[in-house]
Amino acid sequence: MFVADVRLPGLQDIAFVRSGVAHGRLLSVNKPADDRERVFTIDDFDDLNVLEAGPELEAFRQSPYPALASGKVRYVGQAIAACVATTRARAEDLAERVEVEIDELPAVVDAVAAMQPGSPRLFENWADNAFIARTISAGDLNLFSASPMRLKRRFRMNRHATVSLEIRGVVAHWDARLEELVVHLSTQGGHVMRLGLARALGLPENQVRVIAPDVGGGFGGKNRLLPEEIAVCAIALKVGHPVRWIEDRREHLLASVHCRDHHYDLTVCFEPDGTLLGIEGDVHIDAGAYALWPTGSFMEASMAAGNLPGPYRMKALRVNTFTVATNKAPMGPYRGVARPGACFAIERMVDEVAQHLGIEPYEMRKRNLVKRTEMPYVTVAGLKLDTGDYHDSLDTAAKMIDISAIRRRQKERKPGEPRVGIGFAVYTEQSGHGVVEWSKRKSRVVPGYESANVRMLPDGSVNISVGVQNHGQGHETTLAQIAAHELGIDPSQIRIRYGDTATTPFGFGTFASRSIVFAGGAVGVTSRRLAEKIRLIGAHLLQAAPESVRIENGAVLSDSGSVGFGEIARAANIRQEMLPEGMEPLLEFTGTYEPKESAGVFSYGTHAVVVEVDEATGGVKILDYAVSEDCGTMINPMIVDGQVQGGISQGIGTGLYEEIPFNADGQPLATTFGEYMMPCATEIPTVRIAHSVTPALVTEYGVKGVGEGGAIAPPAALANAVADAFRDCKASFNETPLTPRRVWEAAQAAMTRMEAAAETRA
Ligand code: MCN
Repeated sequence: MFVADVRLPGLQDIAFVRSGVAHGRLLSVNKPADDRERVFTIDDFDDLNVLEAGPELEAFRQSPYPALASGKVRYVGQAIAACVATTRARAEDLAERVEVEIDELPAVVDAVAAMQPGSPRLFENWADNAFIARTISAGDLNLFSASPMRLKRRFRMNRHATVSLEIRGVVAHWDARLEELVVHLSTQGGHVMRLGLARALGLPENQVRVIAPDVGGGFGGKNRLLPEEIAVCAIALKVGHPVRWIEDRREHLLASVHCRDHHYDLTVCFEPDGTLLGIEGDVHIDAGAYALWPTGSFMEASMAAGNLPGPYRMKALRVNTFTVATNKAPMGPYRGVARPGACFAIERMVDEVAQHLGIEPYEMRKRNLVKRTEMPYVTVAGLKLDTGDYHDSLDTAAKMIDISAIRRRQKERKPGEPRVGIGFAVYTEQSGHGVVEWSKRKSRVVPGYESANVRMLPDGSVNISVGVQNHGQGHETTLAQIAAHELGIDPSQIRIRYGDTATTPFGFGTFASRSIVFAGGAVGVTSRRLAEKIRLIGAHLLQAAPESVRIENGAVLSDSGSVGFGEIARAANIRQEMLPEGMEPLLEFTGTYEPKESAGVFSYGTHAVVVEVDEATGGVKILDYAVSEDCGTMINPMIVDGQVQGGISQGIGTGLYEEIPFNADGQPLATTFGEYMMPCATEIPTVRIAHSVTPALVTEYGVKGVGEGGAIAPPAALANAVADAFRDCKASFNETPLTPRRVWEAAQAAMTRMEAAAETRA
């Protein structure tokens, strides 16, 4: 039951008129004379508020993003007008008859060039194109001048889309009886979206109800409020009948949330034996034209810089970060947020240094990884790596993949045969971070807790409502498992409810691999309170002392007898006279949970991949993929495996296939699946996964999050494997995706260099 499946009487469809140019002044929008009242522009709404977005930092420049373009357009695909008709096809026909006049301006398409003096600017009142520019430095900065050895490299992780299976969708109508706007929205967090919608529309929050039915994936992209979503709601308030907009795939690739787009210019300092000392340089994040509500893409730059030391001991860090506005669709979070880019940069750098020094990349990592005995270890960037054994993780992955067999194959390779290579990437995944971390980031919304309402009905069955939003993670299963564990009943007796602001307690939604820590914790502690009340009622009914009874298999047991939950629940709900004196009726608790420490708990792992590269075409084939991972206590190992495999599939997309390039005019060159390469079943290997379990010390049950980790390491591991296949000619593969063209060009350049060097020697 997705948003597109919602049927309401009188429902009509919306199609948007979108900008065909990347940057320009909007001179006029002419509605067809015979259908003016079915076409809406920003001038039709004088009561809409433009939301402030991004961190609450004075240095962060505001980029007012109206529901429909006003004054200027700043990317190809920006919505200019909305057309309403009885079907989507008719709405699209109407959209074609709307005439838009735009005075085109030069487009800003390269984040690094955008910071050069003289670059055209997106916002006239900004001094340059940076949303924010900051330098992050820590540790012994003298090391940068004193270091005996250094290596400079440039890395790029190019822009792509979030590509969830279900794309965006909104169905909105005014419920005249309840006097509220009902919004069916494909979102990762209905409660937070309600805050934004109510503010944008100027309605009190109790007159906005957000319902997220089944949500077919989000991957971060559905954790931002888009102007189209506000526009649809604003139109619903005007037209008096339900309206809907279901994004199509082209709109998704063109104008939905984009991601990645990191540019690194880095220098790493090290000792002759490979000991890493520090890393410095510039990081440019191409954030697109606007900051999306609530927090924009501001996390990318600081997280990318903060994660550059990765799981390694380093003593110094100095990174100039630039979050840059360009004439592209706005960027948002995508599985892994910033860390796939940082992991790509540091893990490639480790291999580059290893190659420079002639050390086996695996050895290089062993020399620098934080040791188990050093935990908790505070990295030079200030991240507290809480628990784990990174060396063991690397060893396990190395054993699974067999380095020496690959080295043998490489030695025995005959000219003309495909090359093989092996690549490693070690990553950490901060999860379960709360107040401390989000306040440090100056987030507009501080997701410091989650809530749960746990209710036992008169027949003993249990309903649990939570504020997180399952959108593929299997929360119905894992949260029910936790409650079942606390209540001593079977998970099948428990229903998990989410996705409706009218029936669930406030919560922040599902992102940042936080649900197992926060919602799992909230369900756990609240169920425990319920279990305690059940126990007290059970003891009373058994006429036994409370301390002498226990809960087992849906009943309270004393030495002399037992009473089932059904009977206890009946007493609590409909037979109040049977309760202990003074006890309140009902079996219902609402509770919140935050971990004892809220700087986050770090899952981690090692990816090891073997690839075959065709020298003639640059084509890369994955031969083997092994992972050793640790996310603390696993609630459901099968779901954990699914999360790892899913994340890796997307990481392979980032590493080898997915990209939205732009031409010099800011025109996106991949707007259909004809040009945008999604990895499909045939490109995704079966991943072999090994688990180790190092429980977190500060969360319920010792859990850590796992939802993003799979997506962090693949681009790095794949690029390292491709580089390893060309280790004899020292080729560098430092830009994703590693398309056949990029691989072929980098390999050719390296081979030409090698031949020229051989000739010189001869
Ligand atoms: N889990 C577990 N034991 C652990 C850790 C997690 O059993 N030690 C289970 C959890 O109970 C949950 C699942 O694994 O069912 C993921 O938990 P968690 O790591 O807390 O992540 P969230 O539930 O908060 O999900 C968010 C995360 C993120 S940030 C992205 S992006 C992502 C991801 O989840 N998007 C997804 N996985 C996705 N999976 C699908 N199918 N669709 C998406 O859009």
